[in-house]
Amino acid sequence: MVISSIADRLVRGVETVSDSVSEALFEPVIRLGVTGLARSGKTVFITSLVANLLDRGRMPGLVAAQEGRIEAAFLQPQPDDTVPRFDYEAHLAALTGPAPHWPDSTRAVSELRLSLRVRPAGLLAGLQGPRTVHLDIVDYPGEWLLDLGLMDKSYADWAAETLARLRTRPEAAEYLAALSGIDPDARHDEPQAQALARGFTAYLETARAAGYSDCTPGRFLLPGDLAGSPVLTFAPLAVSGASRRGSLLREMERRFEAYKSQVVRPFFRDHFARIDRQVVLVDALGAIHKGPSAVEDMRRAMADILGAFRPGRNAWLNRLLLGRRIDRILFAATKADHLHHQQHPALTAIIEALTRDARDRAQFAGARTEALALAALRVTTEEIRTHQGRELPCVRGTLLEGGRQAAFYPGALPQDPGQLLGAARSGATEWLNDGFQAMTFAPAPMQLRPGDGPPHIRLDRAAQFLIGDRL
Ligand SMILES: Nc1nc2c(ncn2[C@@H]2O[C@H](COP(=O)(O)OP(=O)(O)OP(=O)(O)O)[C@@H](O)[C@H]2O)c(=O)[nH]1
Ligand SMILES: [Mg+2]
Repeated sequence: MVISSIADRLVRGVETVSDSVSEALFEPVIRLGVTGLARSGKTVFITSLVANLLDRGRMPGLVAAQEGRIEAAFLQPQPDDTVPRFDYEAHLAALTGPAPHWPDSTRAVSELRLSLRVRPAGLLAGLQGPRTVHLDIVDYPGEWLLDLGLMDKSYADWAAETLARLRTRPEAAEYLAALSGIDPDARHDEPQAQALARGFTAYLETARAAGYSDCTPGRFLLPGDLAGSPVLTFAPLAVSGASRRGSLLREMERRFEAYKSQVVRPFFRDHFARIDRQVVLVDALGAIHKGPSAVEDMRRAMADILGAFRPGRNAWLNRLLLGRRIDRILFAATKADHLHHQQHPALTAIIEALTRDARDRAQFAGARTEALALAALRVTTEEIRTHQGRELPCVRGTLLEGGRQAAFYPGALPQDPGQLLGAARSGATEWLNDGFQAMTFAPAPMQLRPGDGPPHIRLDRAAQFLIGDRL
């Protein structure tokens, strides 16, 4: 075993001890991970969850709130000094200010601590005073979980798999053409390495825009402050044998290993390994709107992402976790306010089917899982409209483009999600029926009654599943 992973284990060991000491003697901490692919709704989810935990008028499904046992909720400085704070106030101001708008895209890890003062329930109620439970919420891009698959791979394996995939995709033509003039055994030349990395990154960006979800290494698309650094300046080359000293291939191998040890490993060690509860957000409606290949691709990316929650599978992660594990995972289809509630069961069935394999396995590993459809911020109202003699369940809201009010019926979702996934899997390019329209609504100005958080759909059920048992 390499020294750095021994050190990781020691750090984890000390941390586990101090975590459990502080939990026994002091105040319990729940670390809640919030993840999902880009634009799945992470920022809006966390903002609305926190606002609705601070003002609990709309949280009847959270049992401790319903029973009036939460005496106070307040934001506190977070425990990790090197992680950016989740910018709750700015995001809330965007959503609920006088000219409401969706928050900007966020492309890195951030964290927020919310503390709840809770009176105990049941037999203990009369014996114990209130105690404080800290909820540390960690927002991180789901794409970063895809990198777990790199940890057990050599550069040669990774390059071979990646190139095999690229050869099936028109989006990769330019990169493959550039590659054909490259001799991996030639002397390493930095401008050439940079040009290759740029070409490969450009492919990843086009592929993502085209709806593919398997665009790794994750940090190539979300570089943050690593942009331009050598750990992100590598690309897959056609490898035929061992690399020579000083060659382009040798340098690519070295950078791939650096990416693993200096980018992927710290993320899993410092963030992922410490999570107790996890919510995975999925923009299933968006994928359905884009078509069968986007749905199939999302299904595959979800299966890869969820592999990370099944530590048995990855020896490297197993060592890092030291037996610790996430014990509850919620899979949530977001933006359910795009649908009339009559269509919510169909959406729930789809998210259940999309994550079924992974959920079965997580259950096997001892984690409890649940799937539901939610809207962190409800920006529509429901109405039934008659169209050509048929009653259509619609939603009404302000259109993001043009700012006009409109009522909208997106089309029928199949009652049997197998139909949808089957078509996607078999490579259909379009849905059989009219397809499924998507519409983007803007947040509407709102007046909240004192004690009420922003309007939502089933955020209270999500909170009950994720933290209710610990309050
Ligand atoms: N109608 C509706 N739209 C939502 C909701 N949540 C998110 N959206 C839409 O989805 C977009 C993305 O939401 P974010 O919360 O920024 O998603 P994210 O996962 O943080 O995105 P990145 O930071 O770019 O990875 C928003 O700009 C909205 O258009 C919701 O509850 N209802
Ligand atoms: Mg975000």
